[in-house]
Amino acid sequence: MSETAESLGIEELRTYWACQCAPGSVAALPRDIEKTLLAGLRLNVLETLRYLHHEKPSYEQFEAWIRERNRGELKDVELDRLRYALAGESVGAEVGHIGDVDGLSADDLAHWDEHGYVILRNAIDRKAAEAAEAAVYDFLGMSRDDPESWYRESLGHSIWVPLLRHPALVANRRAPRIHKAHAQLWGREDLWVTIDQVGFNPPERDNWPFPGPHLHWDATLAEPHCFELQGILYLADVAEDQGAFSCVPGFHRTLKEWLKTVPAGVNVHDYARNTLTMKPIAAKRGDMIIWHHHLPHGSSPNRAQQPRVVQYMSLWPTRFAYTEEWLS
Ligand SMILES: O=C(O)CCC(=O)C(=O)O
Repeated sequence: MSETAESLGIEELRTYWACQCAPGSVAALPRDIEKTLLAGLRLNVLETLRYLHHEKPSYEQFEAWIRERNRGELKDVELDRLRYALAGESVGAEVGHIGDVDGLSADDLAHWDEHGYVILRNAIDRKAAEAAEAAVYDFLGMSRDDPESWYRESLGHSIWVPLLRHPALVANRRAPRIHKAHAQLWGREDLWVTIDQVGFNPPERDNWPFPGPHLHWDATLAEPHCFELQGILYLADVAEDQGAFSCVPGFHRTLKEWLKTVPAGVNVHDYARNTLTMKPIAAKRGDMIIWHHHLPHGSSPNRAQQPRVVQYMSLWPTRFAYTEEWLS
């Protein structure tokens, strides 16, 4: 089909659409290309799949929906960066030159190697964190100073909050220090930031027990074990007992051996939950915790006085090694 003047002109997008709307009609994109495509078009994976599966749009309608989701703010320069990257050309950091940006220190990197996670202090400034925190409360129709408001219907029984594109969240995704730290860990700058949701984990009470997520991996446990990162940005101070992000430090180094100890016939996740202990990670407003995706991790019950408010985000290069087989 010939492209209209408004077409985004990205052939991989047409393949992605065909895969979802007419399964079997074309070969699926490699997983890394698919991730790059969605992140480059600033789309959240779940919202996109929901839209495609429920609406079954034409390709033109899909493109129009993408522009509408981005409030017409997909800039040519960003689309060009995506096109170049998909064509295998080298592209720099999304936020421009990051050579001089302060990233992870030598101590941070040593901590990373040993523990598989690192706290990027002041990943964003306090004002930016406060603005994003306020956006979460606004979206939920809650007030930071009114505990009764924290358990409104708007939350449901989950800590996930489907707020994706508030300007304060968008700004955080462009924080140079976040891009720099990820570039250091990945060893490259052609990174794409995911459009993830936010989280609200209020203090437990009788009719609101902590709903999870409990210890889990978001990674396949099949070999080869490839490198990927996940991240969480604290939008307000989080104490250890305040529903902190939790993980099993250092597990990225022992996963392979540990898997051999899982008794035959026992579910790996059940075994992990029964035998491993997670450490809650306290940090300040504006700090980001980045972790190796082989660390078992989860959130934790909030036994403090204030909710934990966070923004999720991870960064990936255009192409990366991954394992097809999904073992969990
Ligand atoms: O919210 C948290 O502390 C945990 C997040 C988590 O489990 C995840 O992102 O997979």
